[in-house]
Amino acid sequence: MNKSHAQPHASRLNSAYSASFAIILAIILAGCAAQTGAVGAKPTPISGGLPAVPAAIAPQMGAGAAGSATNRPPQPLQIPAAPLGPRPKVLIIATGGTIAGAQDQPGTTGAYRAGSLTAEQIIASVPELPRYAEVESEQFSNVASTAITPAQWIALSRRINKVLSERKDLAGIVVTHGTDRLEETAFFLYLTIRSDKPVVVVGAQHPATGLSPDGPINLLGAVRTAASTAAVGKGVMVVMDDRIISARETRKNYQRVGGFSGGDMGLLGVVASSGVEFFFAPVRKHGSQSEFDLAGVDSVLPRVELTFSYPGGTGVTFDTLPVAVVVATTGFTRAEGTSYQSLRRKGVIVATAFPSGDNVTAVGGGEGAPPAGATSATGTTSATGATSATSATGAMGANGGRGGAGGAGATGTAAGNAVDQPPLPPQVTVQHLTPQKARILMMVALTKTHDPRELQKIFLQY
Ligand code: DAS
Repeated sequence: MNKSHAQPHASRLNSAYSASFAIILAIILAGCAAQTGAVGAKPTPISGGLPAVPAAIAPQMGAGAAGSATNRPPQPLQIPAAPLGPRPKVLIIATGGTIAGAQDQPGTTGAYRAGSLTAEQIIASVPELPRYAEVESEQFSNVASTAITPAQWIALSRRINKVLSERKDLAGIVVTHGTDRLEETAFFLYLTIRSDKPVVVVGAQHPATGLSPDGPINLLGAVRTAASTAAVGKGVMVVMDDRIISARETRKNYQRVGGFSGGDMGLLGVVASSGVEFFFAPVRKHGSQSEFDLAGVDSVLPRVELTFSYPGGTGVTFDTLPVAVVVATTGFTRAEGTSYQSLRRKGVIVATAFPSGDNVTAVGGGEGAPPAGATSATGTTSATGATSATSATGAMGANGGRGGAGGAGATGTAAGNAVDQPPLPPQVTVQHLTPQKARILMMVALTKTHDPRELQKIFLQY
């Protein structure tokens, strides 16, 4: 973890211009060297020449950029040296990832180390940034995102909350991050950033030094989004491939450009050449409505385990009990029902989430026992009960009243005589969240309450 959290430092746009020109020039020179067959001590980019620039976009790239029959390389983008006038201020907080990845053989599809380039270097590779914002930067860490832990989530969230409360002049914040754990960090920030200023998390699937890096265009889209007044109040967002996705719904579906989506309901808008365009806004609690204040929270969040249920599954055992378990499941086997019920009896909070995150999952005791969310408060089973928030709330009442009937159905069949047993605390049902995100919401919610009924309310609100 970088020690420089205390003060962001301005990226000094003029030096960014110069650095970007130097980098682009270096790439062009290297390309020319490759074309002429020069072989240096270090590996050079693959040969074959630079592509001609279509005449239609050549004017944007400065004089002499147009390709010709001789396939002349493009010239660096010319950004006017004259002052650009007042622009929104955006702070870029860099954490590492492929967007900062560097290869031993630049310009190839070869291996790279994530988290190699600094924030300043990434910014310098996008000479268009100053057109949209006055950019400052801060290096939070420089690691692959698999090294990001919940302790870093807390530190990052605290840092962003502090900056946003102190820097009224900032329009928004961009966080650069590895894609492997991007959706988790973004969701944690979504739950814990208590501001309506835009916070945008961004990454890349191709390393910064690679062939066709997507980091620069993604960073530009993220900064444009963070600088946009239309982004205020939309919660923490992820910008990848010109898509603006709510952090609550963001999924990394595959490891290629275009691999991030918002599932059925997460796409909020697009970054178009004409502007940042929003079409939807999240209505679940977030931002200034968030009740999750990390100020008094230790750097260790309550332990929540993530487990799977599957055909023939027998449930789980732990050497030391976690505070809660989120189970990815479409329905318990009888043995799983018994196992999770036994955990609940020992005081472990059990939450069920549909594996794809696309459903409300209220799982009963196993093999035909009624799902917890399918029984209304009046004791009747509702066909729609398992898919509406109201019924899920009703189910809590029913569970409480019947002594925990998510396992009540199972209590009699799988766990012995219910009459001799104290009531089971109800199971928590997760509403449209992937299991890994449900685990994060549970970790955060447990900083407020350990009461399953209160936890259920939180799961229905966020
Ligand atoms: N190296 C991985 C990471 O840092 C991948 C990436 O960023 O795309 O998450």
